[in-house]
Amino acid sequence: MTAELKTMKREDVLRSGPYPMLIGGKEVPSISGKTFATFDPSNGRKLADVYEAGPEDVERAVAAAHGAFHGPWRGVLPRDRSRMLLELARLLESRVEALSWLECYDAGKPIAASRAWLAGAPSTLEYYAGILLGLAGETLEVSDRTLLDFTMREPLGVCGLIVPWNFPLSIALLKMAPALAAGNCVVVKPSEVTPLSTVELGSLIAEAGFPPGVVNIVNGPGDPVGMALVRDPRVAKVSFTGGTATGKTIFREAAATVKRLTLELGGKSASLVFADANLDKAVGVAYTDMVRNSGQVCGACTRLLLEESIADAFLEALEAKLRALRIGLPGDPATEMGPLVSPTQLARVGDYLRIGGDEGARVQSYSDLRARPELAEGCYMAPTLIHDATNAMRVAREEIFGPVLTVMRFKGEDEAVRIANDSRYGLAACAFTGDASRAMRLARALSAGTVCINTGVRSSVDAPFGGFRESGVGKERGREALLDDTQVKNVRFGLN
Ligand code: TXE
Repeated sequence: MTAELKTMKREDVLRSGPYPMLIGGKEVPSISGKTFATFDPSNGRKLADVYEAGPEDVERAVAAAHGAFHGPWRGVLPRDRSRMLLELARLLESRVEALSWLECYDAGKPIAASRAWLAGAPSTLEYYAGILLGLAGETLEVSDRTLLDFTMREPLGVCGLIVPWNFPLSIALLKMAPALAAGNCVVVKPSEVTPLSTVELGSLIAEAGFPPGVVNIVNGPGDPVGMALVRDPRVAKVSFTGGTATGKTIFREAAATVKRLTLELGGKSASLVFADANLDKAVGVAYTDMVRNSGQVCGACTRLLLEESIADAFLEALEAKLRALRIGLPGDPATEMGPLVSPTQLARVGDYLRIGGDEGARVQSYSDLRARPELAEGCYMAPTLIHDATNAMRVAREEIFGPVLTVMRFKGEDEAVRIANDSRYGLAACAFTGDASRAMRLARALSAGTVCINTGVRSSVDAPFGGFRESGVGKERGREALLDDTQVKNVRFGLN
């Protein structure tokens, strides 16, 4: 099967003119005609122009969503919403190969990985197409017997969906599918770094049967374009995935109109490896957390906590794997790790490596990129371990978001749990142990939105994902995301 897949060149998957917005069911340019460029992070070259929304374009998009919500979308039966989502899934499935290449070029994703991620994208739509049919209120046995009391689950209205660059289309779908399933209309704002695949998704919306205005897409920088959605009183909810600093700004601004929020923010998750663990498995997970999407994954366990007695052996095995890592051009099917997404991200991660050194940790890279002239123009970074760190260092407390793990050692379960929970983040945690009782103690003791025992942190559409503390508010995925996109109305019906 894989052998039949051919290379698609940039010109095979790119549009010739600037990428449009989707407003009121039509692909349109910005009113001002202004565009911005996206770049291929593997070589720094311009990839495409994209129309940049101004305030008047965001206004049009919100008005279209608002009009659709109070117009044709209102009367659409759950069964028909479900069918539209399934039809969109089918259309998407037929485009997965081209979209995988588009994200390969726009986000620098190795093609093999890009294919694997997007192969699962239609199932996001299918999952919510299925569970929306079970969305219901309940009848309440209230104490006043002269009342019949029941609840209804209603959509919120217009949802503003602000998407990051690390999994552009997958995250856009994880926000769109439950919002639409619940009966909302949406305005999507992809990351300005990786907007192309979401624009292509937009081109399938009408064909899937969604009335004009139900799905709108606006492109441009976070501030002002995303911020205009956050401030607009007609937008009932904002769902945002991105950095914690931006999340806090959105939280503050959303207060003015008391918006519903889902915030998927940063992480600094810990992986605890005990001496009685299956070490091969734990090494494999640490390796994957470093190299998957070049480490640009919010749920990756970037604090590696090793029990003292096995730490040296563990690191030897991990280092051997890192030295063998195939870093390369994203379009090469053999490439395991490509570039970071942008020069900005490369600089940010590089700063943290310097900070780690200044703080007294030992910063060690496992690939010599100077010997790879073909990668010189791209945003490449060697996989790097920050050894001999303490949990007080910035490199143990702040999200780095690159192919970097901060390594610490512990003695005993109590110390491991104390270090793991000592973080302003609480997105996920991982523990490797062969002792079932300890595993259950850790499941209870680790303070994070997702706890994985003897397996790496992987989210799937059918299980809720969302962090504690500064990692966020609300849940994405699972039934929780659907419920978070509704509001409960209580109806009290006088019987006498
Ligand atoms: O993200 P931003 P950045 C983390 C990671 C990374 C850091 C910064 O640590 O190093 O964030 O990345 C839009 N109002 N994550 O600066 O700013 C923006 O246009 C409204 C973790 O690239 O959070 C984009 O669409 N919107 C993460 C989206 O927010 C605004 C994934 C994300 O951008 C805005 C990515 C504003 N004022 C980065 N400012 C994860 N949780 O997976 C920006 N945006």
